[in-house]
Amino acid sequence: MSVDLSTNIAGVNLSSYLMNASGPKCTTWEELEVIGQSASSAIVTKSCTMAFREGNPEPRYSDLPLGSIQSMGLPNLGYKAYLEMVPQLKALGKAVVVSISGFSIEDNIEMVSAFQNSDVDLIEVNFSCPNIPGKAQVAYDFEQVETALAALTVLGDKPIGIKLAPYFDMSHFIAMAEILKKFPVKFITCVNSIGNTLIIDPETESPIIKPKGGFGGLCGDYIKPIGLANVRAFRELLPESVQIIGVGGIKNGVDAFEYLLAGADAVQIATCFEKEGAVCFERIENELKAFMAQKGYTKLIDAKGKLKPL
Ligand code: RRO
Repeated sequence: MSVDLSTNIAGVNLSSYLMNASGPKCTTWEELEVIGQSASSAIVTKSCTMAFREGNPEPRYSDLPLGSIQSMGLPNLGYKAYLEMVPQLKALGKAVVVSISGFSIEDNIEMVSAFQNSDVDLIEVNFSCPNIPGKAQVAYDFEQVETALAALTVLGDKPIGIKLAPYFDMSHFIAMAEILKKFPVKFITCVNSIGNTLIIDPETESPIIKPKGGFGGLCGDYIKPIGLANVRAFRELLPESVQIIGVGGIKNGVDAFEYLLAGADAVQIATCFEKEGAVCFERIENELKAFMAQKGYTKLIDAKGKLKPL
């Protein structure tokens, strides 16, 4: 039985359900080219800022048995470099998603405006980087989210989405959904890493990463139940016009299928891509197809959002 994993986000056709997440191995042209040549259905860039950033001091990434912890600190080439790269990225034949992560509304207005006038397919505004010393995550400040969306959603016709932090309380899902409904936000990507977690090495008696006293974003298997709950909660609270890209702990076809049941329209892969490399996209795609075929499903819509009540 053949299974069709093609999907569409905000009018942009994607050949499969899986793409890379803004995060690992998507900062330089060389890294983005590798994604372009893989089975990822889109090329998502590392979040960019107004200027080039080296990022936080090393060690800033560590593998963990069930995922990773990192505090990269937004290392990126600066938005103009990605803007210039857009024609070459498009030439790789896939949807191009730019992630932007300014330090102020003014930064984000300048960057969104610039990409509105480019050939990128989708703009993902990152409201949830947890790793900049002294900077709060916008996604946890509902007033700021509302002000930012009012300014960013009037800058052009290209679809805009936002990358959200994980939420842990029903009142926060409801408050955020109410804000999103006021603006033409076409998609949300949830979740970013769980910010400000601490892993301690009892032998050295130190944290295992250096920035922020060892506090960093937790990723991978640890956060899959949180990602699933965020996708599910927002799917139930938002109208169909807001699509959902799921991310958090997807490392095999069954994980991707669980996000499909929760209601995700597409999914992104971060930690597994970091650990396994670009071959993960084809492997997970094949596993998802095989699992769906076993169940008699031939397309995403057969299972999308169809989590069964117990
Ligand atoms: O670069 C980072 O430290 C980073 C970013 Br921008 C983000 O959005 N999420 C994350 O876990 N790390």
